[in-house]
Amino acid sequence: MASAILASLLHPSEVLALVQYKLAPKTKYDYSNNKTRERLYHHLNMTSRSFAAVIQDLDDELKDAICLFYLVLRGLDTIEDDMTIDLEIKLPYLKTFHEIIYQKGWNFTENGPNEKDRQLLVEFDTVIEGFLELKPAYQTIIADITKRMGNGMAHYATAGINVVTNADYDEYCHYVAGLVGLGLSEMFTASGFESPMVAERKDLSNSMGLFLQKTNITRDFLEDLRDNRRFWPEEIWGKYVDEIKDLTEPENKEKALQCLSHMVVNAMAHIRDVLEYLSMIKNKSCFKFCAIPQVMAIATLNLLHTNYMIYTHENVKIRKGETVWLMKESSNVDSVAAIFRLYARQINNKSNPLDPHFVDIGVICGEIEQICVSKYPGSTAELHRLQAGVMAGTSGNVLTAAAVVAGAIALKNVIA
Ligand code: D61
Ligand code: MG
Repeated sequence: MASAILASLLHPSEVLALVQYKLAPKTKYDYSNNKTRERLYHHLNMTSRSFAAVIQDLDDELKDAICLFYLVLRGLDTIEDDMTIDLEIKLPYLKTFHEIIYQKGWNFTENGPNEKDRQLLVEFDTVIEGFLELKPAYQTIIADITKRMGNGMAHYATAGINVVTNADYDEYCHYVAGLVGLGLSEMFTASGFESPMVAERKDLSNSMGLFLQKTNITRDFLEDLRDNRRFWPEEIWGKYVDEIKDLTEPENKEKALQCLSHMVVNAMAHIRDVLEYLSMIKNKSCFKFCAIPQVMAIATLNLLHTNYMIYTHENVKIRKGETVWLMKESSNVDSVAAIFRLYARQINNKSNPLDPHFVDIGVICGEIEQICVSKYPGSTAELHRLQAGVMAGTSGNVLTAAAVVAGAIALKNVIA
């Protein structure tokens, strides 16, 4: 907490959000009356930093079903991600995982010792137990998505098959993230919280996943390269270097930055759909659950844009204070549209006029602005309110001594 405040010291609205978050009455979820549920939410909190909070804030009707949807797919992904498992062993598990989730007592101990979520699979019998207690309608949706995702992962894990074209990139992201969007939309509709339209718009549901996954893939370039995973499409990186690893060579810095802005433009193309999807979501807890990951993604893209660090450091992440601020401000579609406008402007302001994608980025940012002004007119007032908050404690763009002192006092009180 103290280090989070320190990192946000030059951003007074984040210090405020952090302090409010810290002081908020702990509505700690109590699962102690049910041993299985306690273990399941323990696994959720262990395996996800970003999704655990939004899942636990869902209404009761959907909370357990979506928690188990997450845990089942995280289990599958933990087999996909492990590069120490031989392919002839890995592929059958990926392809049959949708059947494994019906086998009471099944566990998996073959992950390498350093695989981050290996414990989830070691205790996977708990996940299966929870899955089998869900309403059949939710079980069917989860099993169907697991089958399709597992087969897609198996296809791309197969030796000699790679992400080459931009269509491959969209297809791979569809399997691992777009399908999650489809399944969630079906669950929202099945619960009766959302209209049948939400499940029907598979194109928009897919884009919800693609925007998140492409942002992660862009951010995690170095980590994936180190672990021998290649998700940036050759159709993009091949325009700048001969071999993907050359992007990290200091003499290719300018090309690497051009390639990065190409990846950023490619991800931003989904924002139009994301805004349209969010405008369909009526239930308040579903809305926050959907919106928070998306605003974190655009904040992350803003951090990545023109940032050479992604080629030199493995942990480029937005500040904790920024995350907490975004969670606090994402409660309705006007505020979310305002957040998208705020970050689109920052992204555009950072663009390099000499970059080949300067105009493309300007066009997309202008489009976001125009969509928001016409469809969410309330976002203009929200934007002014957010900007007033962001500029709080500044005078002529310079942070005042008073604001820094206020932040330092907050810091001292937390340490004390
Ligand atoms: C609304 C709200 C949340 C949404 C959504 C719409 C649409 C799609 C998604 C969430 C999925 C977004 C995935 C983006 C993060 N990427 C990963 O976690 C990668 O693994 C992909 C395969 C497993 C997907 C598991 C998942 C994730 C989020 C969920 C969910 C299932 C179920 C319900 C709610 C949210 C990535 O994992 C890295 C890692 O191991 O940490 C990878 O391997 O590429
Ligand atoms: Mg994976």
